[in-house]
Amino acid sequence: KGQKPVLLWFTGLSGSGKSTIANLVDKQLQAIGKHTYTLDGDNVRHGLNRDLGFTKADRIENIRRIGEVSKLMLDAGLITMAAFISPYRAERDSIREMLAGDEFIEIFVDTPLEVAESRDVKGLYARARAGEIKNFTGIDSEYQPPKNAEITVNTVDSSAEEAAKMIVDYLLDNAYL
Ligand code: GGZ
Repeated sequence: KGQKPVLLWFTGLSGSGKSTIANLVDKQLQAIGKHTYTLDGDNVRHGLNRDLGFTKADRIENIRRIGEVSKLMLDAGLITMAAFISPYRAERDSIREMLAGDEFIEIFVDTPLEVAESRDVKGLYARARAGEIKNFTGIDSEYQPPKNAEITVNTVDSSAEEAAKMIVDYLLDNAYL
């Protein structure tokens, strides 16, 4: 029994379910004795990246730093989850290129804007539509979906639990666990 360090990179719109799914995967891996860590807005944007907002330049820097921190976590031997909108393909690709071929698994949490917006768990889409939040992804800031994600999760037809199981199965099938 072992583990191979790998970065599970979750990308998708606000409210797509990235953090929820990443946290479920993390729990399942912990339950079978794996060493893991999950990076998300809650533990990164309030600390390391508290100086950054949501302009294009700030998002690029946000993702760059998270990529560097993720690399350190891989060096420490952890199975690492990162759940950020990460709207730009070029920034996701540069993290992929910084790592070995099998160290980066891109997971597209493919929730359509209409669905994320209709859920609007935090009321942010309503505020963005009202012009109270500028540069909101999907409203007035772009999202570039992955072209070659290793895993695509459909959160319309499947639950977060099913998505998490699919990801853990991928890790088992590909000898990461
Ligand atoms: C997008 C925003 C914005 C704007 C605040 N655009 O649903 P949430 O609340 O919890 O997730 C969103 C989070 C996005 O931060 P990331 O670090 O993942 O973004 S990026 O990868 O693009 O750097 C949302 C909240 O922050 N939020 N303002 N304008 N999301």
